[in-house]
Amino acid sequence: MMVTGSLGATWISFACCLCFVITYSSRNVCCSLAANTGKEYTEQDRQYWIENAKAKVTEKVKYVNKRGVAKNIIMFLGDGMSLTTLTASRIYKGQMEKRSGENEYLSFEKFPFVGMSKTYCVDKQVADSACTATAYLTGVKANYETIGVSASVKLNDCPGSVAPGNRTQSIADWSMAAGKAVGLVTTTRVTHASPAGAYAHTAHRNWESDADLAKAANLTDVTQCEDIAKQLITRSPGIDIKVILGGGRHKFFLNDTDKKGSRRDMDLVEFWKKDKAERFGNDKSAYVENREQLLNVDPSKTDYLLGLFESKHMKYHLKANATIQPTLAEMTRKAIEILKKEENGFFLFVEGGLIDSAHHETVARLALDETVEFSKAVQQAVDMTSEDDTLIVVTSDHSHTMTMAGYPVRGNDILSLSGSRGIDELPYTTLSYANGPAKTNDPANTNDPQPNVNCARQDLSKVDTSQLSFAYPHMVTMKDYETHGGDDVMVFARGPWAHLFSGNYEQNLIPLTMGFAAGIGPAARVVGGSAAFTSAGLGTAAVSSPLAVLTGALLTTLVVRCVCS
Ligand SMILES: *C1O[C@H](CO)[C@@H](O)[C@H](O)[C@H]1NC(C)=O
Ligand SMILES: *[C@@H]1O[C@H](CO)[C@@H](O)[C@H](O)[C@H]1NC(C)=O
Ligand SMILES: *[C@@H]1O[C@H](CO)[C@@H](O)[C@H](O)[C@H]1NC(C)=O
Ligand SMILES: *[C@@H]1O[C@H](CO)[C@@H](O)[C@H](O)[C@H]1NC(C)=O
Ligand SMILES: [Zn+2]
Repeated sequence: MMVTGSLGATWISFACCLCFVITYSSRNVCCSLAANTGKEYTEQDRQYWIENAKAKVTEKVKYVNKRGVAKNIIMFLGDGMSLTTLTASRIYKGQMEKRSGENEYLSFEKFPFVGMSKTYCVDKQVADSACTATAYLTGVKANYETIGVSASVKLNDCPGSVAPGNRTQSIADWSMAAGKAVGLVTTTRVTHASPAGAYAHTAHRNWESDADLAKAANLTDVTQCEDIAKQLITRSPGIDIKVILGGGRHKFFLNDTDKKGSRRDMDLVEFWKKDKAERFGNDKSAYVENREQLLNVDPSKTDYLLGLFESKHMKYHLKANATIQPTLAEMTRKAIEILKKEENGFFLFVEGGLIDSAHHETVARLALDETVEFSKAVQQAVDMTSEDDTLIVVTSDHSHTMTMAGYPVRGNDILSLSGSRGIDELPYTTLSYANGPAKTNDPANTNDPQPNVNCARQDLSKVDTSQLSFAYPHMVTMKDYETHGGDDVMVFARGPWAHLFSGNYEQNLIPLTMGFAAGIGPAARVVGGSAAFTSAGLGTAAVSSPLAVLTGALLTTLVVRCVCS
């Protein structure tokens, strides 16, 4: 759009000036423009900081809390995305674009509301991704490594996990009961703990395929239990999920020479194709395995999409072949394009799952890069939806042990040495971990920054710590992996009722609050919350005719009946 005339010019200088005031670096193109038009403040001027804060206060005062009904809910989960990960990632993001980095924002850090979630599970102070998925997707805290079951079910208790009274219902169930569509997108196996929270009930997160379940048979009676992949493809709510994108093909295909699967009982991809063709016709669904196929899916013609892009987890963004593997933002885009057609709205779960994997190997650079990719996916969703009818919640399941330490100077490479030395006169990296693996999984990684047998630290002064597989130093050496951390994680929210996500609360509050905003689930009608959005317009009752309101109310009654039956 071209803006002409003096009003336009004023607007441009105002915008640039504002941009200048809130941006640190003079290397920013927009800001060098502003240099001609207004007072140039730098961080050395006291007024720089005052103006910076005034702009933020003004923005906050002007913000009007959104109420009404969330037609759509999008939940973004950065697996293992601790607060330190956010700080380091925003610096990394800025430094990739040759800026100093400290004052950058990840996309969701600009959301109007922020809260903190307590992540402990019922039997552990420090949580895993299974008990937390149960909390943030079903509203119930559970035991370590269990999914979709209450804490009455102990780890490995298969008989307990099949008792209906012990099973939890997820926000995917609540959404479907209100006529909404559901989608799942992840960079891990789609049967991994976080996405499984939306559709599975299991006494052990590792029971992803029937072969995995068979291995557990000598521990416990698993005869009544079904593996996670089979639950996703053959049981409710999984069988009705419209978009499933991620990795993990080998949990779906048979163990035969063709497809290199691990299953013994059935080909679940064949089952999915047949089920969708039988129920919806031949041309309403698509199965894809690479980026090109994904990009070629026509969202106007496709209602059901299954994409399995890797045999195991998808590859780290920095290590993947970009022509073969789609990015998290590309998967998110396709999912929203398909789900946006839904008259009653949708619930979409998007996971950046490899932040966690990278931390477990103390390969901080990959963790930061995956966080930046995650931030791009959130921006994609922001760009495609309206704050008036779509609630976006961005959070993490648990923390990790990475710290950011020392007194590095401004603009110091976040991946490098801090600039000062320990008592042993050796330098240390700004990023390090409380514990970590003896060795990384990566055979290409010849670098070992860990203490030698004499407990001396390695001299890192000549080591390129920014290389892709560099494992950052740790204090306690573990046999396998770095562990999770127990500190609280952040929650960022935008859209209807986003202000309810302020404060410090238990993690299981998150889905109930999302449900409140959308008029679905157990907390839908507390303190007179709104009914779910329906295409008949109940969500916009304020501007509807009385007849439309009546029709809407009738439809809602039907929906409620449907839920109860
Ligand atoms: C049985 O369980 C034990 C304990 O977890 C395990 O070490 C062993 O390998 C299992 N045996 C089989 C045949 O899977
Ligand atoms: C839940 O599981 C426990 C442990 O297996 C069992 O004793 C109990 O009967 C189950 N509760 C319900 C309500 O089914
Ligand atoms: C497939 O089955 C064979 C024979 O039982 C087994 O050795 C192999 O590990 C299996 N492959 C996978 C990927 O599970
Ligand atoms: C990426 O995959 C394409 C298509 O298979 C291939 O032609 C290309 O060589 C690959 N690039 C790299 C860097 O491996
Ligand atoms: Zn983990």
